[in-house]
Amino acid sequence: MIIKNLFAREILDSRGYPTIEVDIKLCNGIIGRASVPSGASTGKLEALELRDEDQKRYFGKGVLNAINAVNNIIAKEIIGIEITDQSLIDYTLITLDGTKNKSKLGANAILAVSLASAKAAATNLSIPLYRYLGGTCAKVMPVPLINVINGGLHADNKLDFQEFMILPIGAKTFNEALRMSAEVFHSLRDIIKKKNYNANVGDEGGFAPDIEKSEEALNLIIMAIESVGYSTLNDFKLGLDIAASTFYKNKVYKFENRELTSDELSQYYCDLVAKYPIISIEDPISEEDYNGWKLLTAKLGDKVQLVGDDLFVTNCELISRGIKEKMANAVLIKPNQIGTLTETFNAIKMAHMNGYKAIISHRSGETEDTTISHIAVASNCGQIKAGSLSRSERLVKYNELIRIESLLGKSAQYEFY
Ligand code: 2PG
Ligand code: MG
Repeated sequence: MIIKNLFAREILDSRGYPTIEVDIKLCNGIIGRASVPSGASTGKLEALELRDEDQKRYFGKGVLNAINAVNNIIAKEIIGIEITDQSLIDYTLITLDGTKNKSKLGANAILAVSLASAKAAATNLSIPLYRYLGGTCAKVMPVPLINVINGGLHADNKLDFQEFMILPIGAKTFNEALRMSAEVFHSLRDIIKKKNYNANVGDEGGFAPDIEKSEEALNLIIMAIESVGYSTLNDFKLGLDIAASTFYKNKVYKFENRELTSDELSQYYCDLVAKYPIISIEDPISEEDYNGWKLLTAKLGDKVQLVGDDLFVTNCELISRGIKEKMANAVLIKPNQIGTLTETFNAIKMAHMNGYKAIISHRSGETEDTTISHIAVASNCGQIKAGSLSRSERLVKYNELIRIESLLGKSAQYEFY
């Protein structure tokens, strides 16, 4: 079926800032709709999110230029293409932009078109998006990395580390994983309140108590896990997103009243991992500190999942360099860091072909769009990070996975590996 028309509009994301939504209409009237998220702790080499310069609208955060790019530049080239030809659509967008970081048309404009195309194609074939993208082999339900305590740039508290996550590795199904995690989430709220901390939530729906020490956050989470009868041996493990680039300056890491070199920081992580049931650490080292990454990977890479987010920004060139230089052992996958669906899948493929794990991720500024849930199942990657269990822009991703699991029926697989 041929693309008849496309139309972009400005909507608001979960922080109340503008973002772009695109409708693609096919000749038979079917519409595919997608919107794009936005990060706060962004990697330096991410594809460019085009914002307007007009300070009078939304403090300069408007996306009318990106919308103009879709409605007046991209539309001309995309109308008339067969909707199932996703790579042709994506390469047309990449070529039309012509820059390395999609700064001409904006990665937000490009991604919205790319995702809306895939959704229109799936709807036209009357199959779910995960099936359209992943084919008959798509059946692995991802283990969710649920961010129950927020810090760093995502919360108004003193925690320097950005995300404290629980991984329900002992569940038999995704549905059960979510139930277990929700029980822990609610018990964590009670524990936080009993300690007289504030139980308000941060940008990703995790609690943002006014504590300073990461070890205290970890202890609270373990108490919550145990208080509802689960253990950190078989049921839950812990994960962190340090977002270390946010506190790296002049070759030192400044956090929790410490000032550590990468060498000392690596040792700090070794001690933390020996003390707590942590199995995944994202951005433990700054995106600029390649030696630090190599050092930590050599020290801890065979014990813990070390995830490159700012380090790789879903970019095959950077992932390939990381693989060659033995940095990290897993890649965080964020479609808006690179700008098209085709390039997103290329990054997942590159990770998998080289023995790296891939974890599909949301952004801290999100919308109601659930495409990442489908990408996680389509790619059989086994892990998704979509925030906590409050705030509907987070829950829509997890709820969509519940639906996908029931559609998959007996063929669904849930297992941490
Ligand atoms: C991260 C993300 C999502 P942001 O660092 O992994 O949790 O945050 O979208 O702010 O970059
Ligand atoms: Mg991160």
